[in-house]
Amino acid sequence: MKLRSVWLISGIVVLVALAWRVGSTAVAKPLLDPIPPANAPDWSEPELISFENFSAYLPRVVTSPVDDTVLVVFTLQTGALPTTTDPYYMISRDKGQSWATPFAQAIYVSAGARSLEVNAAIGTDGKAHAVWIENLALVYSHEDNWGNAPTLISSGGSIGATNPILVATGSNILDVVWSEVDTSGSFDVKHARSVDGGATWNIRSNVAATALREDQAMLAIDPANPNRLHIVYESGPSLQRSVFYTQGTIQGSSVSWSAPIQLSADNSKDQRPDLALRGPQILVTYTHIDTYDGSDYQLVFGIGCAQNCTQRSSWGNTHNLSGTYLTVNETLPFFIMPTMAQLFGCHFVYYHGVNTQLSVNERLYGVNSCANWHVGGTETLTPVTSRAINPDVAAHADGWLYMAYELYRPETDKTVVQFIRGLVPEPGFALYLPVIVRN
Ligand SMILES: [Ca+2]
Ligand SMILES: [Ca+2]
Repeated sequence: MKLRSVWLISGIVVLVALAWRVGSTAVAKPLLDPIPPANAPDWSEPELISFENFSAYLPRVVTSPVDDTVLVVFTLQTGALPTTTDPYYMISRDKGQSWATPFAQAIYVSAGARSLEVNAAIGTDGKAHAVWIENLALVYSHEDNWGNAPTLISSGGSIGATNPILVATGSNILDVVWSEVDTSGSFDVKHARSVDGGATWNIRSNVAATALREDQAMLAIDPANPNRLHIVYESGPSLQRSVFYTQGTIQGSSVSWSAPIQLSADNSKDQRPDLALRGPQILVTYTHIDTYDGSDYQLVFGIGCAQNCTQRSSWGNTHNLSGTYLTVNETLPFFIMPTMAQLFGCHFVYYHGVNTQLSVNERLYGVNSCANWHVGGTETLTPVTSRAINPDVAAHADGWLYMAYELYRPETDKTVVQFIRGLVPEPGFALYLPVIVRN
């Protein structure tokens, strides 16, 4: 028998065997990826913007309010030990079409010190600013200083600072929120403002400092109203957290905080909030955990407010935005981490998760308000074959949406940062009004 015939016959035997196996299993027909919404962005091919041979984590993407700059920052692991990390950045001056050379650069190199959780913002002078956790302390560095030692904002309380978020307003105002264990003996959310472009951080206060753990704060400021701070955070004992909102008003060098209002249910498992402003409207998204048939599943929930948002009665009901039950494969991260950007009055929310009927990997999914969330379709951004997590999105007002995320590569056992961008179609007049905001 010729070799080719042997292959052919073996192939037929294998095919018959496979057909029999498929025919004998209970789930014979594989489910398809969900249908995307009609106004989904036209995403580009993913581009590697961290290094092939080093792992990189927690990318954050920000846009310039005055030009075409897109900045991505991330934590790069430069050695074998997980503590050998430094903050890095990649910058594009043309909306993510091309990237400045040379390749990704360090914001700061501290060989012996663990550097984590870099976050960034760009002011109306076009200058970029970064904060991160440096050896447990919260530090800051202006773009013109990158490469040199940063400035200390907080030494980090008794066990270290965590989860800093930076917002730039105008050319000189910088606000940072973060959490650390200080006055209450448990994690508290703290705020600091610089009014001199990051040189000094003299306006400081506690945003939330009860005996419970307050953490994962997100901050938004309307550039037209720079002395009004909008903050959401999670609070509660153990995993029984709820999402809270508070508003800060800055007068001179002091901040007064409105009584925090609880947006999600008592003793729920609601965490990882994000928020977006649109005039007086606020939209908050977060991870909600639902127990079904003895197992925990995750959903993206949302809640909105049109005005008088310091009153709980001004907020609508909570809504299931993502629709489908999701899980995660590993404990880092444990949550599906929704991230939100706004374009043409539509809120685009992206998150990772495992749809156990479709994949064993975390994939990136997206829904948006103008397609009535999952009702109008769900985007699937990454293939079934790879683990993609921790997306972060930002936008330019003319319709460009940008995303950076982590991709695990089994062939190198490294996690790298990928970048994609997509143009969102400009909506027509017949569009849905964004749902869930109560008027
Ligand atoms: Ca370091
Ligand atoms: Ca606390």
